[in-house]
Amino acid sequence: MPANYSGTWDIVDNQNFEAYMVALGIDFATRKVARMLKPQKVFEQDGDSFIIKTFTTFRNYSCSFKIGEEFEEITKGLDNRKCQTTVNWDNDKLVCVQKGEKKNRGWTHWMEGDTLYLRLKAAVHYTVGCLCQNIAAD
Ligand code: VL7
Repeated sequence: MPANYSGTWDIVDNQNFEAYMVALGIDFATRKVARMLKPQKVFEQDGDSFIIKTFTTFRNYSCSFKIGEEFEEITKGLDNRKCQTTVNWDNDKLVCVQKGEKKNRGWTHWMEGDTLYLRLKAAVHYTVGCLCQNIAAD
């Protein structure tokens, strides 16, 4: 049985978000607003099927996928790029590869105790780690 990420998660800490946004070419005005945000993640998981919703007061983003099945992702409201995206299990980690214009792009989620982590990657040098707290797991 794979890990179960279902629940609502509040980001409590993040590092290097600014660098990640610069790597994606997000303009200064948008970065200024975005770096103040405290996103909330809602995971809906049924085995290998996922919907990950990211909510903020500024913009929302949603992504649906099945493990191992490549799909076309348009990062609408983010950097608005098209990626060929695949998410796979690496033991209990969720590892996403976003093939497209930006090299080495993707993200990884993992859990340690009650904490959900996210690392976003858009180039070799730019990563962001978000520490999240599950506030509504059942
Ligand atoms: C990525 C946004 C910065 C543009 C607006 C900020 C809006 C969020 O990739 C993500 O989640 C994955 C893994 O959980 C599943 O889709 C969300 C959020 C980072 C990158 C780009 C700034 C403009 C913040 C809606």
